[in-house]
Amino acid sequence: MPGTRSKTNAKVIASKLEDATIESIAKYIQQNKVKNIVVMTGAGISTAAGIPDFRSKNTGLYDNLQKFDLPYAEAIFDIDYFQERPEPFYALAKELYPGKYLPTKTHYFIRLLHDKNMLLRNFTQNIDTLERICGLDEDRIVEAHGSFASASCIQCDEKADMEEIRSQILLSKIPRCLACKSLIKPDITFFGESLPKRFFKRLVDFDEADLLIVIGTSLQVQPFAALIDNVPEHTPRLLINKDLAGVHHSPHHGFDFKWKYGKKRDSVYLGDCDEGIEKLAELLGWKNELDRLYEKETKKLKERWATEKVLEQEQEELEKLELTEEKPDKEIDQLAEELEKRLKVPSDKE
Ligand code: CNA
Repeated sequence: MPGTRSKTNAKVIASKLEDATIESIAKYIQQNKVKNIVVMTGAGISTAAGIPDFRSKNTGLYDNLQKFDLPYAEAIFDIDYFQERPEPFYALAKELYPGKYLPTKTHYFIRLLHDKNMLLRNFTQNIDTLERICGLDEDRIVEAHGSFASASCIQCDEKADMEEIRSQILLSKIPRCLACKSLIKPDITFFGESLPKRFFKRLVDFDEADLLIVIGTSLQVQPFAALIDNVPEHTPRLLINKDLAGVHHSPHHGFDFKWKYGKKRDSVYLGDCDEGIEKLAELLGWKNELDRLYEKETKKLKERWATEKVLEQEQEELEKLELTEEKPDKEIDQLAEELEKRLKVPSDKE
């Protein structure tokens, strides 16, 4: 298991890559004692699990929210809008609730870095908790935009019982605070809310990074996006994404994949992130290890969830009988059904 870490050797390495490719990054990892890798991730690493991202054309959430009759797409994550009309968010929460989506190869690659004591931190924008589910220690993760792992009252901040919240969301009910009756919201950072304290506390990690890997993000959300510039100026940076992201054309801001500014440290793999990760694993000689980890953990999760599902169905039936007066919110049910059809999100993973 990962132990205590010493200071990065990034400044000492002052590495220049051979070229701006993933092969170059693999060589850099092999030839240097890389041990403080910071990985920044976004919604693109979870699309293969069946969870839509925000901005991909046609398949992204923002192109599929018409049924919610929102004033603008982002309203579904706007705290003021949520207070007036929480139903759309809860319909989405019901669809995306953790427990049926399995971590991807990319998640397990990050886990492998962790197991090899090379991962300093995974800063994720994702709220789906797949990092936790794939077995990363909580301590290695910074959920920059919060997650479904906890929930609290939007008025009095009282922490909610997660089992209770989960079952209410899955039964299409709007959870309310036991203390003050206000709305309960999963601790996901909405537009208009500040980021979790842990995000700011762990910014120091970037100073220690001897490699930055950025995967599956359009790098359009601040302050997260700007963090790519927080690593030491010679620390190599790799982007793995379907499209270019974070290129700002100035010496001190953004990626410089054309090496215009002489630092020779940025590289890019354009394409599917699981494919990019498999390629990197292969170059590092870790491919079999990654495949084995992925298969073993996926099998374990499927078995565990199948058992839990049977127990939950029994519990839900009981609750439905007991709570005949407290009916599910019809609007949430209808919206969730519509969304599921549009996104073709699997209702259960085989
Ligand atoms: P985004 O803006 O939707 O960008 C996603 C990026 O990933 C785009 O550049 C895509 O081209 C790329 N992409 C999509 N699929 C793949 C793939 N298979 N391989 C490689 N690249 C791919 O999402 P960001 O994460 O950049 O934006 C930050 C938002 C998204 C955060 O506030 C999140 O909370 C929010 N979000 C999270 C989830 C989740 O938790 N899974 C889902 C949807 C949105």
